[in-house]
Amino acid sequence: MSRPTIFALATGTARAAIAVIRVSGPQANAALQALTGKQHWTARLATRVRLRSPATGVTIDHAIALSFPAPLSYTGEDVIELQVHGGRAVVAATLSALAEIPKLRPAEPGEFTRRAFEAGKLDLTEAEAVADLVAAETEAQRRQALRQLEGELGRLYDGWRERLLRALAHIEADIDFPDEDLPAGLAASVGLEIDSLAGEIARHLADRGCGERLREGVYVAIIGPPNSGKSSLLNLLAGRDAAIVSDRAGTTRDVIEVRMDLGGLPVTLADTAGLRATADAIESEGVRRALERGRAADLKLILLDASAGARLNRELESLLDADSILVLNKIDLMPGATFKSAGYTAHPISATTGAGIAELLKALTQAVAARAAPSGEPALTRLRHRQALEDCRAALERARGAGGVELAAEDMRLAARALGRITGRVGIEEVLDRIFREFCIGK
Ligand SMILES: Nc1nc2c(ncn2[C@@H]2O[C@H](COP(=O)(O)OP(=O)(O)O)[C@@H](O)[C@H]2O)c(=O)[nH]1
Ligand SMILES: [Mg+2]
Repeated sequence: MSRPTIFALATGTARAAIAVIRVSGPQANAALQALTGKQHWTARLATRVRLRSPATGVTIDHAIALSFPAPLSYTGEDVIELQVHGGRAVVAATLSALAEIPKLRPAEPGEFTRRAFEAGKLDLTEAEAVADLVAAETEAQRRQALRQLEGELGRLYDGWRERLLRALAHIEADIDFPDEDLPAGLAASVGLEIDSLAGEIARHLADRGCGERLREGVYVAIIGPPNSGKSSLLNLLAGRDAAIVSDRAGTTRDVIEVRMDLGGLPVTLADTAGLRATADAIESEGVRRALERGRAADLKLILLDASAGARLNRELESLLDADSILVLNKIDLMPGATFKSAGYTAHPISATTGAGIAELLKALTQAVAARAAPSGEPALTRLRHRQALEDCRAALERARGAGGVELAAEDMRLAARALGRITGRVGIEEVLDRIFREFCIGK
C-alpha cells in the first residue's frame, strides 16, 4: 500500500498577498491535474493556472503552480506547490478542493519534514534546525539555526560516532581473534581515543547552556518591592504599555512577559508582583509567583525606589546574586543626589524621564550576551542532544573502567548508540513522534 499524499497550508493563517499550499506524495501530480485539468508539467517551472473545484468545476482562484518531481523535492516524493491569493476564503476553498481528491489527507505537524528525514534528505539535527529557523525571532537565533541546518552539529556528532566505531572495531578484532598478532599498543591507543573523545564531549557539554538559551530566549525577571516602578520599566523597555502602571501598590498580580530583541539575542522580560507581606490571597499568590520566577530567571533586574530609601528586604536580599543587576529608580525625585551603594553596582534610572536607561540597557545587553551569545564553536542547542551526550560520556567512562575487553566493547557500543540517537541513525522510533509534533503544520 502506498503512503497517503498529504497537503497543508505552508504559510501562516494571517491575511497575506500570497499563500503557499504544499502537496506531497504519490498522488501529488494527480491532484494538480484534478485542480487544473493540465496533464504535462515542466519540472520546477512556475506556471500560471486556473484552479477549479474538481467536484463542481467552479473556478477557485488564478494561481501559480510548481511541480517538483521525486526525488528532487523537499520530501523526496512528488511535491506540488500552489501559490494562491492569500485570502482566507481562497485558502479554505483550495484546501477543501484538495480534501475531495481521493487518497489525499491534511498533513500533521512536521509531516513534510518527517518525510524528508525518512527519505534521507536531512538528519534529525537538521530537521530540528528547520523548526528552529521557522521559530527564529532574532538574528543570532537565525544564524544558529542555519548553521545547524547546514549540518554543523550533525557532522560533529557523526564524526565522534565514527571515531568510536573505529575504536570499537579494533577491540572487537581483539575479542574475535585473540590469538592473532594485533599491532602492539592497540589497547593503549583505543584507551587514548576514548579519553580524547570523552574530553571533547565534556568540553562541548560545558558551554553553560548558551546554545539552548539562544534557542529559547534569556529569561529576565524584574523584581522589587511594590510601587518601585517595575511595570513602568517593563513598558519603557518594551516600548509599549504591556503592564498596568498605577500608584496603588499591589496592582501587578500576575507575571507579565514581553519578548525583546537585545542586540540580536532573544529576551523574555517579565514584570512581577511587588514583594511584600500581604493578607490579600490573590496578591500573595502573585508574590509567590514573583519569587518563583525570580529564582528561575537567568537574570534579575532588582528594582528599588531611590526616593523611598532603596532598602533591600529579606526576600530581595536572598535573590541578589551574580545573576542580578541592581537598579535604583525614580532618581528624578532626588535631583542632585548621588547614589553610592555598599558592595553592589547600582544603576540609577528614572522610568519617567528615561534618565540612565541607555546605560542600563547596555549593561543588560552585556549580561544577556554573556549567557547566550554564540561562540565560534558548534553549540549544543537542545536538551535532547544534551541528554544523549551525557549518556555517551557516562558509557565512555564505564568503558575506561571496565574489567575486560568484552565489557568495554559493550559500553562503547552503548556510547555510539547514544550519539546515533542524536542524528537519527539508530533507536529513533520513540523520539520521532515527539520531535515532529513540535513543528508547525505545513513544514
Ligand atoms: N517620579 C517617578 N515616578 C515613577 C517612576 N517610575 C514609576 N513611577 C511611578 O510610581 C508608581 C508605581 O509605578 P509602577 O510601575 O506601577 O510600579 P510597580 O508597582 O513596581 O509595578 C506609578 O505612579 C508610576 O507613575 C520614576 O522614575 N519617577
Ligand atoms: Mg507593577
